[in-house]
Amino acid sequence: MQDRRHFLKAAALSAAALSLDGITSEKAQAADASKGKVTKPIVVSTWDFGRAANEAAWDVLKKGGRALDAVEAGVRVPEADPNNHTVGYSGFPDRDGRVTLDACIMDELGNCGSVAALEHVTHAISVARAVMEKTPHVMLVGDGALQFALANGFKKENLLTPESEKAWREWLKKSEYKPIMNIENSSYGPDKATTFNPLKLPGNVYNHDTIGMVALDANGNLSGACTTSGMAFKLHGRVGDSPIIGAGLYVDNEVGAATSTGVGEEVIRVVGSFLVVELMRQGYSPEAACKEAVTRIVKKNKERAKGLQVGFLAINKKGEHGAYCLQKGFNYAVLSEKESNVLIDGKHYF
Ligand code: SD4
Repeated sequence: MQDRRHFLKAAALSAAALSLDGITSEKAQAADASKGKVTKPIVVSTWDFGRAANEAAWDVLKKGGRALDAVEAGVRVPEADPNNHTVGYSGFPDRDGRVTLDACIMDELGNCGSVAALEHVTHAISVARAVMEKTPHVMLVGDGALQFALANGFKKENLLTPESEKAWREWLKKSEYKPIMNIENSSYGPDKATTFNPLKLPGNVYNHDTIGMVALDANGNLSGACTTSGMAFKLHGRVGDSPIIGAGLYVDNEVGAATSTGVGEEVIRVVGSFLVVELMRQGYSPEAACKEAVTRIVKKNKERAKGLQVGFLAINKKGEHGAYCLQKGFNYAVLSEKESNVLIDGKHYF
């Protein structure tokens, strides 16, 4: 009995400690809510190249457009960027030299669509949206996804650019399968943060990665999109978190939306984006929710987590945003009437 009382007290104390950030922020949110303050529209996205994506999303949002259209338009920007080697066209290939894309999209009604291991189509996000809108399914993979895309008017292209092919051939010399930390952040050059520089180019030429974007529109509706070529030089057939609803992206129009970047295997293990949204439902602020999801990853295996990067990014129904990551180096871009596409460094666990 004594033990049980002790346990209950300890559990209550640790629950209070865990949610302290959330509660503090909850008070701030309550104060804002009493003043009727909601920041909308607003769009946030991962990494510095999220700024260009945010601009495209803003073109939709500022006219009163739907968050779903905004996030699709936004992430199509890095998908088409030949200098971005981890999203869409010119993405780094897998270890067999094949560029395979993962993407998903989710709207305010809980509709969602996804493609994994899609080849030969730049705008994987638009194929994911077509899966959502034109099929009774959520997810199509590989050849099936390609056949569906071609049948729906998408053009077959070669996504492997000479630069990405050169990087792959360089990688083949050693064939070391190592996640490259902060490959996404253009200020983290390979000399500073990695031991492998496949293109032997300055960091800002090749250091870009997955884009996750979540937005709240003028009508107060949320949507999100996530698209990537996945981990560079991955095993053929490997799928990360980015196309998995609940892992790489989750939207609940009552609560908020979250997305992730980094080593997808870690995100899948904790069903990260769903976890972040559920924590916000319990009253955590976006940042506190992202921090708790990162902490779960650390709890699973601290030694492994020390060598990896994962970042979560979230917004809630009030248009508040926050992020948290394992290591220094993750940043995100915010665009609203209050914040003019500012880049914010994610707080980090280690
Ligand atoms: C993946 N999460 O395929 C993606 C990669 C990524 O920043 O986001 N890198 O695991």
